[in-house]
Amino acid sequence: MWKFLKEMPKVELHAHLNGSLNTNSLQDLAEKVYGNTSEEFSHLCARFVNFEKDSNLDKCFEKFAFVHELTSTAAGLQYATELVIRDFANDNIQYLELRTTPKANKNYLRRDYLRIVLDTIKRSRKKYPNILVKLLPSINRSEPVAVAEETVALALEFAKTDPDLVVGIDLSGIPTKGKFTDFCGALDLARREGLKLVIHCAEIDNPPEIKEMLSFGMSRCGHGTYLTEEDFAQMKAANIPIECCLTSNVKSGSVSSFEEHHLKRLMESDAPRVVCTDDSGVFDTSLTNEFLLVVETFNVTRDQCIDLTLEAVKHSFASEQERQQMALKVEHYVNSLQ
Ligand code: 6MZ
Repeated sequence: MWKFLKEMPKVELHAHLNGSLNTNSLQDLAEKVYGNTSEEFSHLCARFVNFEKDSNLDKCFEKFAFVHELTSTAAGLQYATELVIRDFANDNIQYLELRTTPKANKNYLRRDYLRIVLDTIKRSRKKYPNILVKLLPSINRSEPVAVAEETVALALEFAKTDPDLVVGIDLSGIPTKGKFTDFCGALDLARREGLKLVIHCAEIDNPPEIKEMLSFGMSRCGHGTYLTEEDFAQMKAANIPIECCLTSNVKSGSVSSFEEHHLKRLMESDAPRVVCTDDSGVFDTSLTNEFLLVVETFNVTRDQCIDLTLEAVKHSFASEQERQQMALKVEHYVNSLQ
């Protein structure tokens, strides 16, 4: 089953750039860009992927600081982006929607940040021709609304020159921080100008906010952990898929076990869903591994894995032609097995 899942031309729709650096890549980055080969750094990497049993979302958000430090220079960010693309390509991801929060520090401005990531994606096309990468700039809900507005303005600016690359806006960050309605103006502008919206929704149990988010609408829903059966029905009627990230949800304590994961109820009610990694580095996973978990936990068959992949193709923000090509790759893969 592992070989079948590994070789399947998969589609990753929910991956945060800085969360997707695994420990090997972090060590590679530390060594190549900062000349750091210390044992102390290896220990930090081991601690980075170690989750206590009683872990929670707050503890998991603390982990991002470790990676953000390594990507706080132009060279670090550039190499990190390349490593993440390489690692997804090595996991046979044929299509990747990468999201990341543009940051500003003494080394770069938010515009530079996006430029570096976009240029690296473009340059990587030659080196990794089997993976098609799109970008969704993220709004971090912990940051002021003015930053969200700047992020949307930059996304729209870059989408003008690279419409096939910058395809949407993500709303993420610590779910207890910020007020969703404060960001609606920026999100609405992005949507009116043609960008798709992916919103981290119901990652914690906050019924008033969940209601606001569902009535605002989105193209895809990140996590959806605390959605009710009624909400699922609403998502199904609107054809909005839930991006299911099993390891992330269990390790961050928002779901108590794989068996309890809402993917089960989504499959039972035939509501749209896609399987994703979220932060494959932080949570020490891969899309192959997430599929294996789905197979082992819910007795999902090979055919159902193929269907889940085709569902992800359908809900991707790729062009019609790109989606056809992706589906064809899946079809070729299926035929190659017979
Ligand atoms: C909400 C998350 C997240 O943007 O620096 N992020 N936001 N829920 C999650 N579930 C665990 N995982 C990651 O990637 C890291 C950032 O993505 C968001 C957080 O804002 C985190 O700092 P970038 O590339």
